[in-house]
Amino acid sequence: LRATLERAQQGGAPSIGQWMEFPGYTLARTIASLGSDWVLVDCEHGNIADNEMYLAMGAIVTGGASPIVRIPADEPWMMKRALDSGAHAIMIPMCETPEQAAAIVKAMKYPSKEWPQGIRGAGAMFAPANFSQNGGDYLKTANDNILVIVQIESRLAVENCEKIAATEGIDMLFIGPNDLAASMGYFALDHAKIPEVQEATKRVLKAAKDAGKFAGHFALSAGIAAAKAQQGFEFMNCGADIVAITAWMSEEMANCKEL
Ligand code: 3PY
Repeated sequence: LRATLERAQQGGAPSIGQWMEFPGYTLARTIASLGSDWVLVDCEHGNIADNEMYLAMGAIVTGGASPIVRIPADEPWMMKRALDSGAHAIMIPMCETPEQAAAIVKAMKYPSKEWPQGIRGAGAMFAPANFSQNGGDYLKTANDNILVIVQIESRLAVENCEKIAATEGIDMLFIGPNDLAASMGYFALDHAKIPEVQEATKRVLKAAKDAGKFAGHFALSAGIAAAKAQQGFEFMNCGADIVAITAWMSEEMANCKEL
């Protein structure tokens, strides 16, 4: 995962992923085999319980992509479960202050010489199997290998984005444009048309770049992902299972009306 982000940071192709809202081992493996760099298992808004998250992690690695979990909320025990399931990165919704960002990093790291503040517990039974090269060394390499992605998706988060980006251990600022628009008092789905949201987006992107961190943006099509890559974002999804199924089946249903 990190290699695809560094590739993007150096001007190469962006790191592209898919978003999963449905549970299922075979679904996860199928989506992962379609060629994206990563697949995100959305435990915040998807219908994906703890056991399904565990199954999806292995399925995504088997399908050839990096597994990422978006946890439901900023809770250390949720980070622990997602980390132990073998995720290569964790996305944490609604990070709003540098203090919160520092607490997130603390929960994500094993205690070590470099991370004395880490509080992650050492019992990762299944995660090592998801890291082919470093499986045997998981306890030693996890702190460096696993990415900490925080979502910037509120007015307060934008006000603090430079300090959040500068927090040691935060790897990426990821914009959730729907929640960001909503927190500014607009209808969430109008985010692309709202100048205030677009200004905030530029500020967050600059904050990430100035701090040497990665920047990501939610996208539901290759076209939106390409536009965000053009702006300088390195990490976008280009679809989501529920969106793809709904769009394709609705279109075919409409075609059937003509039969
Ligand atoms: C948002 O757009 O607010 C997101 O968090 C993407 O799911």
